Amino acid sequence: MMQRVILHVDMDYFFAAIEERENPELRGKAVVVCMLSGRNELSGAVSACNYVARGYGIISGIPCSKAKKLNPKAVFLPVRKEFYTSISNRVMEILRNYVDVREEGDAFEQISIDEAFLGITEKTGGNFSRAFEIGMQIKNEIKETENLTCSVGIGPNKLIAKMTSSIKKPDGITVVSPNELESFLLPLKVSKLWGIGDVTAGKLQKMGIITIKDLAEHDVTHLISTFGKNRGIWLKKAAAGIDDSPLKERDGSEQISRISTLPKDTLDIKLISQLLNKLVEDVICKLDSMELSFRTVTVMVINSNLRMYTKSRTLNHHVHSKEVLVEMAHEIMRELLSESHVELRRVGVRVSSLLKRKGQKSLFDY
Ligand code: TTP
Ligand code: MG
Ligand code: MG
Repeated sequence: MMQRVILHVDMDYFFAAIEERENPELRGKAVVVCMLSGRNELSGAVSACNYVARGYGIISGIPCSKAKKLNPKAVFLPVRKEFYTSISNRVMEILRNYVDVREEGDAFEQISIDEAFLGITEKTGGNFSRAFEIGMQIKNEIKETENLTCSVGIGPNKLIAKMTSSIKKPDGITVVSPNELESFLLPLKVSKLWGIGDVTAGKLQKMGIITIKDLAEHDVTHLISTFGKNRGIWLKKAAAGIDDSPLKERDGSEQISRISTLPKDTLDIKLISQLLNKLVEDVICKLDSMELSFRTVTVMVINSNLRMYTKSRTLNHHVHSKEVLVEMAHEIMRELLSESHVELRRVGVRVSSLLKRKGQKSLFDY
């Protein structure tokens, strides 16, 4: 069996980074994004802050009033959740382009507004140097298209990839291959293990278990008697860096999409159609390999001002015909173009409301 390779991406100081990008005057200043309760000024908690603010001891979760005391000169901004979500969706679209085309199971899992796992086993042939290159490509594309940085972790499973992405932050990339697993994991405190919170860490400490090495060497039956069967076994396995959990698309987000940059910013329908055809081809290829049919088609365009527009169409039946997808995608694109006066930079296609083909007929057979 091929060595599994999982890549984890976490955007750097995400909400604060977006605010910095939107207002370059903020660069170099301490930026604090606050969830304001609305009762009075600075009555809420810190949602995100940039690394300058962190230098003053400001972190997510502390009261904004405390952040103000730590650095009175910091810039305090209110959370704009919808706006950040739209940027998050764009980043996720970019990331989806890098994952394996698989026969079965998911190769993408978004776990929060700024984080996702990517399955790249087949893409890399199980090779971690190749995975590093893909990680660099991802970082470059996000920097170029969104002007944001992220940190990447690569490992043999989700557990290790997740723990690895935070080693070099911000703007870092770290690989932990199977033969580096023990030297990476064993010296760490158990609280660093993804999935161990303060309560478990406290219980473990009382048992004399401080490092992951202590945990790995601990008798599993003792762990089971303290934490129960499932949790006990999980702890023992996690300490050894073992995690077989699959990637899972979020419910309701089953979709296949491809997005790409045009050779130049343009409104030329020929250039745009060429790229659209290529994207449709890729989407169909993936649909076929997964034996899926679709009902909804979405076309996305990002213009030279980096604004994204999307338009969708939903059919009455599930289909998997390439002709139908081509026709729908071009029709939606023509509508988007008729509404756009700004040249396009990137173009994307997504199919969703997916269904396993069970020998059902394509639209043309009706
Ligand atoms: P994180 O990825 O935990 O943090 P971050 O991206 O701000 O910083 P880092 O460089 O360390 O990754 O969270 C992502 C976003 O989620 C964050 O920008 C704001 C939001 N968030 C909250 O609103 N409240 C919180 O307590 C945390 C931790 C995050
Ligand atoms: Mg982050
Ligand atoms: Mg995060």
